[in-house]
Amino acid sequence: MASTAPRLARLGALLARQGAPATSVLSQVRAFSEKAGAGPAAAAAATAASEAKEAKSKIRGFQALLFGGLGAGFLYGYSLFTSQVPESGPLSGPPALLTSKPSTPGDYAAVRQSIAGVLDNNDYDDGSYGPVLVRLAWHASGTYAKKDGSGGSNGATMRFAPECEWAANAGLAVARKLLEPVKAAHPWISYADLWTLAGVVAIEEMGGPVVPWRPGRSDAPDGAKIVPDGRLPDAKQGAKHLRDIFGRMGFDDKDIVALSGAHTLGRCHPDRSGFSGPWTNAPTTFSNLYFQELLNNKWVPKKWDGPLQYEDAKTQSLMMLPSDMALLSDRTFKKYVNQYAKDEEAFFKDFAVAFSKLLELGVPFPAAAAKA
Ligand code: DDH
Repeated sequence: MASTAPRLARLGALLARQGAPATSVLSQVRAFSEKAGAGPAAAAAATAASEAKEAKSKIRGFQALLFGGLGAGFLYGYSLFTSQVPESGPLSGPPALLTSKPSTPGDYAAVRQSIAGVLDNNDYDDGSYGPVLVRLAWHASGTYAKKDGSGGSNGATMRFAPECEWAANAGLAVARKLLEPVKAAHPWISYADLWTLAGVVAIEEMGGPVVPWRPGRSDAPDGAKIVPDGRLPDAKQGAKHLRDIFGRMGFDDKDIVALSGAHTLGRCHPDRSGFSGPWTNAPTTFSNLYFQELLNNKWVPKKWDGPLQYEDAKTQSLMMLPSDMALLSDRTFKKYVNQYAKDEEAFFKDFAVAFSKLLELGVPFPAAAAKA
């Protein structure tokens, strides 16, 4: 496992790179250092935070230069960009410029660069589109059924109704639309490859593991192969449901817990799922914090006019879904929660394997295709 000080510095730098507001950088680094313990960690947190602030002001300076210097080029890029704004969440500035550089077919490094270029936005959620891109990759893939090979990321059928309208996919239009300029700059890549690659790049950019990924998915011409609704998990349910849903895809208990660790990222949106709030105080950094929060807090039902969810009794600022709580109440699941809370390296390793497998379910790769 990486030692605390470098992790803190990385967290600070990551947050700064993600363009998080300085206050958010400070509070996320602080939250992390609190979890990690005082002493050298606190000193590292302060350094990381001040570096983060400095980096942030450098970024601002660079942005000013960019905006000033590019002049007409920016206006062109901006107009290209604003023609493809997502349903919600403002989207402004440089991303279109970064994604408008065309590439030759097969240049996945160029696509990766373009995806990395659209991730950050101070005005969206916690400063990054990374979490919603990870969710798009997961929901595009998580419809798979091992028994008949139906569903999965191949086909990118979420482009069509009714799949794009499923309640489970509420909010994912933001992610799909965000990737449109990337698709426009690299028209040779399929949506199915692009959406899965975007999840992988987002995880890496947010400090997570390298997830093995290879191309080979194609786009369905229409929604004829859309599977029946109800294959994605229901947050109101417990351990049996999780085993049914993930077992259908071919995953075991360890995979379920490792994959659930993705809830270290992002948040619930009342206007999407009906649930509200983040699982951790560092929702744009991939880490094992989700497991630590799960174990170290007292979770109580939130008193509110919404579906049952849990909040930490102390600060009431973090949340868990009933399905997250199942990882605590089931003995086998809890064994892995304990392990991943203690050993981030083990979590990263198991997550990378399981997430890669998830994105490949049902994809007819040619036998010899190597992972890129
Ligand atoms: Fe999840 N997830 N997820 N999740 N998920 C939500 C958000 C995010 C469940 C329900 C919800 C996985 C497993 C489960 C991410 C990744 C992954 C939300 C809130 C709900 C509800 C949506 C919203 O309001 O915007 C349930 C239930 C399960 C389960 O039973 C196991 C998995 C396996 C992953 C993965 O990526 C491997 C991410 C990331 C988010 C944050 C999205 C965002 O916009 O922020």
